[in-house]
Amino acid sequence: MKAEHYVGGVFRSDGPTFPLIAPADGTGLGEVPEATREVVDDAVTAARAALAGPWGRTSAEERAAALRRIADGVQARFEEFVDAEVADTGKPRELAATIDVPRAVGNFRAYADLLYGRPERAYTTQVPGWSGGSGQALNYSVRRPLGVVAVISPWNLPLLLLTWKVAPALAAGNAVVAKPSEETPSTATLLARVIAEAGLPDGVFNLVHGHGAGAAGEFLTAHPGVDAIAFTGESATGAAIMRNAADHVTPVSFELGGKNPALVFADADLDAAVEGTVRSSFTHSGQICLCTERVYVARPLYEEFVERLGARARALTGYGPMISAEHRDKVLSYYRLAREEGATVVAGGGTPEFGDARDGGYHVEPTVLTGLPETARTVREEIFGPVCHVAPFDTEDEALRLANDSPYGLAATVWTRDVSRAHRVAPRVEAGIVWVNCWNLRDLRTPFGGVKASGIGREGGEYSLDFFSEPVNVCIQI
Ligand code: NAD
Ligand code: 6OD
Repeated sequence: MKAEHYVGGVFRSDGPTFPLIAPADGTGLGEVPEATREVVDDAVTAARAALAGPWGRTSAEERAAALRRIADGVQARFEEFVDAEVADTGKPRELAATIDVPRAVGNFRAYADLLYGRPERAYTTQVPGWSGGSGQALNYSVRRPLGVVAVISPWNLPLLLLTWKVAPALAAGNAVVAKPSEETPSTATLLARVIAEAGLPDGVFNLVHGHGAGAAGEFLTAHPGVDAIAFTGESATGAAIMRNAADHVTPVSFELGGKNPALVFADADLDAAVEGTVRSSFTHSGQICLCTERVYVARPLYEEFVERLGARARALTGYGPMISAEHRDKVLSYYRLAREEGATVVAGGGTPEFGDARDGGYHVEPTVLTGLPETARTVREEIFGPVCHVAPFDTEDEALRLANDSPYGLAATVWTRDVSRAHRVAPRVEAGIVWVNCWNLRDLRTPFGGVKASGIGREGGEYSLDFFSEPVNVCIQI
């Protein structure tokens, strides 16, 4: 899949390029165009022009129909999307075929469905004219799109997280300029092809490729012609984007990093908690923002839990690589740091040897650690790899204190068979998403996002439509 920009309805790949490497085996996948400031300017200009055209006057029904055509287009090229996602990320094919691509289709369908249920006029009421006026007034509010929206997405779930923002942004009537991660440009380019085939007016969706700081990402998010920024990625990147956004007071929606805890209470179903933690720590080799990196286990279960989790981690096969050599080296540096900080390595802790082409890729072993103090950097900092640290606790209050002692607050998992405890504990965990006896069970309409350094705002269902549009109140004196 040749990566190309898509600007004002035209595919182009002019300018400098950079190589794309397959993380599964280290082989080259081709060259990616790096958007210059001029390409980004062209994309923002094309988006602005599209808003002034027919797209700016579409009805919700027309936009819903457009989203359904895009969903159908992705579905029709399902295998092509899976192939491209697997090549760019190295993730197991099963993950791309059961999560990434179906969820991307689901994102477009879900917002098409929501548009039918959503009144264009969000609020209508008649109130006494008490603010210096007299008589009655009719107030009603309409929701207006924000305008040109910049979408910046990461490499871990490239198509899923891109469409998670593009679908509601288009549903609300905006024009989009998207910049996917430089590591994963291929499914975004395929999506641009599908959107072109779906007949959206030129400039409604634009795609630029390239790097972040000092490059396409920064040109876009600092652009005065951008009316809103929806970003998913590292918290430090969010902070850098926010500094640029401040110059134009551009609104932001941020989904950022995490250091997610799991709490395993003494009354938990141990089998379910172990298997659930295998999933929550090691799915996509830990490269999902929702993955568990800190596990706190009630002392009576602690030793058996650690033994069983370690055995399951050692037995895992078929896992994918880290996204890049750089990210592999970062994860391995935390494996070394953990040892220096005094960790016991229960499982993993190094790089696997497969004896085949995968040895040219960027794999690291699923790793289980114990014995670190809560102050250890390994326990406090997001690693974003297949690794968790397991520690015991004695009381419910202590478990909550440990879970909440983090600069992050994205997701948490609670394992208990006590219904009262589940309801008592879940709202006290400082996280935007708390799962009880499950992990990553997601309904697209529910609020998604983090507290503290894990994000600003909520996405999902109506929450996304609220971010991507704003109410305008109209007051008529009667
Ligand atoms: P990243 O922050 O390095 O990059 C994300 C995107 O931002 C890329 O497209 C990149 O090119 C761009 N970018 C980088 N610097 C920029 C800058 N200064 N200005 C504008 N754009 C810039 O993140 P990543 O390594 O791609 O993804 C992993 C991170 O994302 C982890 O921290 C993970 O927790 C987080 N993440 C969070 C969620 C969530 O929903 N909360 C979901 C997925 C990933
Ligand atoms: O499942 C989703 O919709 C979603 N937004 C997942 C985010 C995962 C982060 O890496």
